Order: sequence, then structure tokens, then C-alpha cells
Amino acid sequence: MKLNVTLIQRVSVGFILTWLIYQIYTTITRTDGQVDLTPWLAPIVWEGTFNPKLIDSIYKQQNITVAMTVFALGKYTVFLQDFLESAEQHFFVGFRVHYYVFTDHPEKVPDVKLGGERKLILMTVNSSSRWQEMSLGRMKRLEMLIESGLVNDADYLFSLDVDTKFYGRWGAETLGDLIGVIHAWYYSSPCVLFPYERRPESQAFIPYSEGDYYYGGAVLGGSVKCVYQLAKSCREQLDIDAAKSIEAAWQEESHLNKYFLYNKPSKLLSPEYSWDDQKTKPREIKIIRFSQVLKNYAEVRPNT
Ligand code: UD2
Repeated sequence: MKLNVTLIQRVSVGFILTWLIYQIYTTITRTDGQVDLTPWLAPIVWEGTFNPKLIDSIYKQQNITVAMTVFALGKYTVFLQDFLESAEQHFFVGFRVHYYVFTDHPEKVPDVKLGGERKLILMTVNSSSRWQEMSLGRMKRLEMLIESGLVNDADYLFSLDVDTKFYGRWGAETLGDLIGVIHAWYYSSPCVLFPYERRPESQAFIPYSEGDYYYGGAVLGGSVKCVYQLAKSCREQLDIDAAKSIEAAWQEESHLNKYFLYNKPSKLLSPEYSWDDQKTKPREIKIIRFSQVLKNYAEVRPNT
């Protein structure tokens, strides 16, 4: 009897290990030169899978405008200089780009020299006393910006974290209807380890049996219409949670993950497009294009 129990335990451990290895193997789908596809046949953009000149020339013929929103509230204005200067070097170079900078401290927005056909629109907003609200409020502000008609002239819209910096090209390969980025800390983790919201009472709830990828909240994008649907839906879900005094595990990032589970992105950006300066570059990451910079949370956040 004792022997049987030990055998069952060994078989179970063996089964779990095999399953974990299989999950990790199927999650790391990095290939060289070949286009990676999600199970719903959306491409995952990795270095070496596209021709930058060719893809830019296709979109240049269409004379597109790319809008980008960035939020710098409270002390996060300190990140704007590096963010904007590096964006000028790498983000849609040669395209018409409109930056919408949301801030409660317009006087702290640096005067960065912009290239031709690139402009910055300052959006002054009210301050907030909690960092969670500044992060959460982005969906509502994005929804309102699109409703206001201000971005009507844009074909595509991205919303990016400000505590970041561009280190490499970010061009037309990132365009599509609905764009999400695979989180740098979870691209090789099995789905059950993703930090999705696991409490059923939250609108962001995802059960352990579901999930495709873990998407970072630092990057979202797509056509203005699709970004509007995303922002509106996430804002509605956030409002329902707020009415029940629930804040999802990773604020709007949790709701974004729920949205993408049922509204699959048409293109995924690899973690090259949202790395973390804290994280050493492994072999499978050929280039870091955009990355979260190191920050002292106690210094930049009004509350911790
Ligand atoms: C993660 C996500 C972030 C967001 C957050 C959950 C990544 C790399 N980052 O980062 O996108 O989903 O978790 O809430 O996936 N902000 C201000 N002022 C503040 C606080 C925040 O302007 O005082 C804005 C700013 O644009 C910032 C963003 O909100 O980039 C997200 O806040 P964060 O970077 O502090 O969040 P973090 O590092 O936990």
C-alpha cells in the first residue's frame, strides 16, 4: 500500500513536470525568420520576421497619421523628456505622428524638438491622489479623447506608458486593427502562472482553465475604432468593479487581459516592444525596442 502511494506520487510529479515543460515549450514560440502565429492566426512581431523598409513603404503610400497618447500625471512628468526624445528617434520615423500628452502639470512638459509633420497636443487634466487612479483613469480619458473627435484625423492610435524609453525601431510592422504586447515577465510562463485577476467577483476575472497570453498594460493600439471599443469596454468593466469597491490585481492591465481574451488582438507585439530595463536580455530577444526604465516607486508615486 505504502509503495502504491509513493508510485502514485511519483507518477503525479512526473505528469506535472511533463505538462509544465510542454506548456513552456509551446509558449516560447520564438523562431528565426519564420512568422510566429497565435492559435487564431494573428502574427506575433519578432525581429527578423519582417522587412522594415518594405512594410514602411506600403503604409507611406497610404499617407497615414499615427496618434499616440501618453499620460504623465504627478511626478511622472520626469519621464517625458527621455520618452519624447527617444520616440523622435525611433517611433514611426518619417511618418505623420501626433502625440497627445495628458498631464496635470503642463508647465513641466519639456520642449522637445519634433521632426516635420510631427506635433504634440497638450491635454491638461485634473490631478489624482492615488497612482492606481492615474493608471486606471487612462481608459476613460482615451474613450473621451476619441469621442471628442480630436483624433479623427488619425488612422491608428497607440497608448503607451511614460516611464519608458525607445531603444530601437518601432514602425509600420506594429500596425493593425487591434494590437497587444506580450508581457516581458510572462512570455515564457505557462498560462496558469499568469497574474490574471482570479477573483470571480471582479469583471476582470479569468479562470485558471482559460487564457492565451499575458498582455502588458504599457502598450495597446490599433485602428481608432478598435481602440475606442477596447477603451469603452474596459472603462465600463472598471466602473462596475469600482461600484463594488473592487480593484483588479493589476488595475486596467487585468481588464485589458480580459478584453483580449474575448476580443483577440489581430497582431501581437513580442516583448521586444515592451521590455524592462531591470530584466537581463536573454538570447531569444534579438533587440529591445521599447523598455520600462528603472524607477524609484517611493519617489514617483504619491502613495505606495
Ligand atoms: C504595470 C504596467 C502598466 C499598468 C500598471 C497597472 C507594464 C510595463 N506596465 O506598470 O501599464 O498596467 O502595471 O496599473 O506592463 N501614471 C502617471 N502617474 C502616476 C502613476 C501612473 O502618470 O503617478 C501613468 C503613467 O503613464 C505610467 C502608467 O500610468 O506609465 C502606469 O503606471 P506605472 O508605470 O506606475 O505602473 P507599473 O509600473 O506598475
